[in-house]
Amino acid sequence: MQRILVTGGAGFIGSNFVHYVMEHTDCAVTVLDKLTYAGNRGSLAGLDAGRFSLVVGDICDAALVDSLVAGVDAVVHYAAESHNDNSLADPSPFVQTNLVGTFTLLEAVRRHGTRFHHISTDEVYGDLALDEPERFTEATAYNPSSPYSATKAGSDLLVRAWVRSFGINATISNCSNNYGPYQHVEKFIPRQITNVIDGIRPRLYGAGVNVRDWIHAEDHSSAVLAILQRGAAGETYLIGADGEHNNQDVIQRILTAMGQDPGAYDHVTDRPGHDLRYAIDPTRLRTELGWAPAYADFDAGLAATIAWYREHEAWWRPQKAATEAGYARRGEQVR
Ligand code: NAD
Ligand code: TDX
Repeated sequence: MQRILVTGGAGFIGSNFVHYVMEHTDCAVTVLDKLTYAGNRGSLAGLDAGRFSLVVGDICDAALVDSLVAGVDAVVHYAAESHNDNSLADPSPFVQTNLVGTFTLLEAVRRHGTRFHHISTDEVYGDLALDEPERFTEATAYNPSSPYSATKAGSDLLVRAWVRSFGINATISNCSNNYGPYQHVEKFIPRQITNVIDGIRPRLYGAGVNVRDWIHAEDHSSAVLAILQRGAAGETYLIGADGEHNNQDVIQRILTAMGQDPGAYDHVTDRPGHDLRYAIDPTRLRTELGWAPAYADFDAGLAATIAWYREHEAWWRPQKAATEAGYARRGEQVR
């Protein structure tokens, strides 16, 4: 495998993966990205132009997708509309990009016989009770809650159907919540870090008891590369790093790490249909592919992420005011 097409490579996790592949392999990488509000050329700055190129375009553009897939050995598919709150305000682009876009890519890899890896989320499984002892596994039934997670679940099922019906050479990974550099300020952790930098109190939805299973984006990248190189055709792998924390705990850790009073946050309007808990059992990935995360210490990972946002204000500043205005427009209020 020498040439990889990475869709959504100008987004948060895609750009982390591109940097990881450029550093750890000698592959040539082409990114196909529409540069929506969530895409940022700056996230791909400084890469070796001899081995890297960016094509600005839509994964729903069948002719463009076909021509790009024809020239590569593998496709890693990150492009998506990714934010639950946006999907509640307007589901339409989620249906288009996550379902029609994935379909368009599947038809191209079917024509060209190209290896395909589909990036998905643990949200396809719905949520768990706080005291549920069994975490999500590859056998857990699909039960998505939001327009976002329903379209991701649908895209996974398209991939499974193309494997079974047409024999495409594809794998799927479902990962837990990522944090790290290059994450859009609409998302929980960078929103709170940049709020504190701006002197705004962090904003906790509802009571803040909801649990997410945090993994550093670099660990997600190393897992995807392992699956791409050693995963079994047609199989699904869950990616997680045993990082469960409730949202209140995460905000308190961020405030403490930034030298603030850990109680200096506000409770705001809860998200409708808010999933209570996600938790991944990564046994298969660890035992079958020998993968292990490098970021075992959440506070150290958070500290590195806080430092990154402090040092890269020019990267996030242009999005900050419009993102906060969007939350206010959609009715977020301090409770
Ligand atoms: P993101 O919103 O930061 O980036 C998405 C990228 O896709 C952007 O660069 C955007 O411009 C691009 N894009 C959107 N529509 C496109 C289209 N029609 N054609 C081409 N490009 C398009 O998202 P992210 O958080 O990096 O998530 C990437 C993938 O990982 C998604 O598939 C998401 O479901 C999955 N995932 C995310 C998380 C998480 O915690 N963020 C966890 C598990 C899985
Ligand atoms: O300001 C906030 N306050 C708050 O309490 C925001 C933005 C979020 N939250 C809560 C909601 C969630 O319980 O924090 C948690 C994390 O929220 P998000 O960052 O919006 O992530 P989530 O909805 O869990 O989904 C993320 O993980 C799975 C990604 O956005 C998805 O793309 C991925 O599939």
